[in-house]
Amino acid sequence: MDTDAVVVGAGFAGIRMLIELQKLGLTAVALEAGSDLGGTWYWNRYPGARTDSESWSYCFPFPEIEQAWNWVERYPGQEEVQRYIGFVADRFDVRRNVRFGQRVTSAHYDDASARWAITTEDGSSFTCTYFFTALGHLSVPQEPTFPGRGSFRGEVYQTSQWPKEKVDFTGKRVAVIGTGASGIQAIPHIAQAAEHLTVFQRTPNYVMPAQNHDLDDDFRRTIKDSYPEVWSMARNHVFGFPMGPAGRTYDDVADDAERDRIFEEGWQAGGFHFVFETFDDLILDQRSNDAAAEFIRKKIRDTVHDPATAELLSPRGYPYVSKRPPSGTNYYETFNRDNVSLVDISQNAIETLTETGLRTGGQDYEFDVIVFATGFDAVTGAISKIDIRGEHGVELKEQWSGGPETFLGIGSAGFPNMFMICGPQSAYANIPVIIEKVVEWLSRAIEHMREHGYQSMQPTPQAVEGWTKLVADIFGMTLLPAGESAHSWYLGANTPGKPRRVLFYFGGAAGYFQELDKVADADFEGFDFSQAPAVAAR
Ligand code: N01
Repeated sequence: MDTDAVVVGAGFAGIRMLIELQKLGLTAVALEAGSDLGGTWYWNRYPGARTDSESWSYCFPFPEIEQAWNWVERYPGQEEVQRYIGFVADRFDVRRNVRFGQRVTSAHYDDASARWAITTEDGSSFTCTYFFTALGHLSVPQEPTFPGRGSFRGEVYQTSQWPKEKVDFTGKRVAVIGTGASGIQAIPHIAQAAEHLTVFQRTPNYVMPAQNHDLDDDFRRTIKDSYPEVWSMARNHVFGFPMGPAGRTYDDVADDAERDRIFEEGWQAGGFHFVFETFDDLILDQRSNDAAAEFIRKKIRDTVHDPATAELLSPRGYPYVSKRPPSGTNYYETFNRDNVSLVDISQNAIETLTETGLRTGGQDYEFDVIVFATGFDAVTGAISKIDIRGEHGVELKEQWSGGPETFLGIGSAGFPNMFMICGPQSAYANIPVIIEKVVEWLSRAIEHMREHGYQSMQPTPQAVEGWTKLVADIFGMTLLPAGESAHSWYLGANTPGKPRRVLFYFGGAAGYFQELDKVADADFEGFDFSQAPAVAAR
């Protein structure tokens, strides 16, 4: 099949790109491995899966959708978000352009025709001028490599590939391995049904209370009436949330009691309000970070009745936010249940899975069900699974053997008209807000090419080098590098053998948008264009 554009993935990014391509009058197809829309929200159906961005900012700024869609919860669950994506796709009539069950295996650029040839696992092939990846940062599960994996005779699940059918934990002995955002959301739900739940924890997390609740009509009305302000705040916020800055730093507050009062307000506000509405130097000033970390540890001690368990759950030795901090609901409270126990595997790795369970620290544990909540081969995992070759057959994998190198997280040198929607080194922030801006930018880029009769564009090696350095420099100005010791996926440090490279631009959403605008306003400075008079502007 020949089209103007192929988009890989039909989650938030893929659907938003399809809508834009339709507006541009280009033919497009999205290739999606799943059997429905949603991306992350299709695969991650584990009990308790929900956003930790507030619903009214975890969406697109289409006025007609904003007024028609009614969010049910402050932090919508997996099913609600997936329904939202379907609603948007149907309103814009782009679902018909999605081919489901199509896992892309290769994408090769043809120098002679200046087109991409895309193939999928079932042998289907597509050619296109514009090749977009919309793969998600967290879409390739981290395969647990525990010895004896195949020997366990009970049920095995992975949070990131949860079955569509309901999993019944009633009366079962369940193990959860992993205490990242996924484990933290699943654990309280599983604990309610299981006969006994054992949580295996390698690194304790700093878990903020989500303070989730249903929304009422008055609140929905207020939000619907104030979307322009919501988006204006989000676009100017470091993390793309409709929040203001805290407006204070550690030194602005005289004493610890006042600091704790401010932290308490953030705690009660819930989720990322604790990060962004307490102190603006939380990830810049060690004292500010230490104060937040100690506040959270005190909350854990106040909540968890057993002091030894509270201590095991208390993160130490790495700065708050240097690992992505999750939001939870009844997470710490769950460890007060009689049917829940916590096993520290920080010093004793899981030795092996056995026929009846697993062994760690020389002790055997027996289970009916094991749930892996072990995370993702983040950011580069999905793109590295596709055999991508650019000009002269150069392999992207080879080019990125030391880690990804992009310009703006969008393009890589030598790969003409390959556009990553939120690829490696794009901004780390509330993702729909970033997607929206990147798609608008891509639309501008395509218009620019059409106006000038250009056939293709790709970043210069100098622009890529400069961006990669900038991304690393910004990261280095924060306290975040210390997360490497705690296996942070920001750096790929959670995946054994993966080269360490800063995987995000941490200069904030607004900073990233300025960088994008600067490039576009300067006629896409940093990109090389190739003229092809034979291909007329459409
Ligand atoms: O994955 P993770 P996740 N032996 O990598 C442990 C987003 N998300 O799926 O910390 C033992 O955070 C690992 O231990 P350690 C969000 O951005 C968002 O939970 O590496 N344990 C860790 O405890 C999030 O950050 C939402 O020492 C092993 C856990 O498994 C990202 O996805 C919800 C191990 C993995 O945690 C990833 O979250 C869910 C081993 N060999 C996810 N290997 C929301 O928006 C790994 N672990 C709410």
